[in-house]
Amino acid sequence: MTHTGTVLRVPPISPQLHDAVGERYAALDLPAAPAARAAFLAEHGADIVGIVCSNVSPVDADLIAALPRLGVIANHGVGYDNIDIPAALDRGIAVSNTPDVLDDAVAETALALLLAVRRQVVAADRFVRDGRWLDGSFPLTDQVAGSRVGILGLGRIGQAVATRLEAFGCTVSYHNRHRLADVPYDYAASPVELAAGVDSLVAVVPGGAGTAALIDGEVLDALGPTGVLINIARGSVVDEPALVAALRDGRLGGAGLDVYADEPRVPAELTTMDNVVLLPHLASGTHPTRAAMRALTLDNLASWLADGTLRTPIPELAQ
Ligand code: NAP
Ligand code: 8YV
Repeated sequence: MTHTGTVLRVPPISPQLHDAVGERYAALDLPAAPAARAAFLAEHGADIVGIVCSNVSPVDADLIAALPRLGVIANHGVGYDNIDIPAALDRGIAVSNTPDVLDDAVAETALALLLAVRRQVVAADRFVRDGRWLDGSFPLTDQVAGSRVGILGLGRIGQAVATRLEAFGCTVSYHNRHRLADVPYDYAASPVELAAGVDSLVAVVPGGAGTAALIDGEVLDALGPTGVLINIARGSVVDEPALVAALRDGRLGGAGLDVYADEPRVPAELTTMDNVVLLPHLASGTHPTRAAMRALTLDNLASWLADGTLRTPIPELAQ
């Protein structure tokens, strides 16, 4: 069945994706201000058949309810915790994401953060720029090679991280809710058990209620004063105040973060710590990866409008 109607762009989305949607379809942008949004939805809500959004564009039940003809939500990103999935499924709305095409870029970001924290790359760069090398050598550091790394969320991206870690001679272990039969890595039955047995912990589980504060104070204490946390998942996966306190009190050795609880705001205390490396949610932010994500987002939208099918439906639709 062919669908016709207007596509709603829910900000923020990249300028390239914004323009590509506008070139292909009748498209409108959802206003951010509440009063303007209410007036917009009253005027245009009944025309909207599709949404294009990114992982930071909230598509909540109220928005879905205001769009009586909405049939598809094409999410630019593999994580879709920004979308009220039960509300969408209750309405029979198709939801797509962008899995696989970003695995390499995100996995190398995890390695970049792990190397930067363990080898203190950012602090060493500042050491040279500040002229302090003239006064003596930079202190010895830890290293990634040969270390024990735990992966919390050994899925598509987690396995891409594990493959890279093997090349560094690391010992990899993991925790999922379900043990995998065909991987050469030790399984830990809980996040605490995983953290207690590794030097560094890489978080790459989905966001949302099911993983909220999955990494809490107990997990951080199990990782310990020489342990390092790498978070490339979602900020919500970590108890952020507990993380800040553990780093401040020396109960955690360091952290490399790409995601935060309240992006783009970052706890000020983290910005003063030399054993913390901070990235602005850029793990998939490379030219080829974002081009592939954009193409897949557009393919999903075009496919649904043409015949009601999706290239990459979210797993909940397959159940
Ligand atoms: P995926 O293939 O679905 O892998 C997710 C893994 O997490 C699965 O192995 C799953 O195994 C495990 N998991 C889910 N819930 C869990 C829980 N409560 N406890 C323990 N393990 C759990 O997804 P992916 O493609 O690797 O992407 C993972 C996430 O990375 C995304 O959802 C997104 O939030 C994040 N991400 C971030 C960026 C960035 O820019 N920083 C970019 C891309 C993705 P079980 O089902 O067996 O538990
Ligand atoms: C973002 C991500 O989607 O894919 C995900 O889940 O977190 C990132 O790739 C990206 O920042 C564009 O929205």
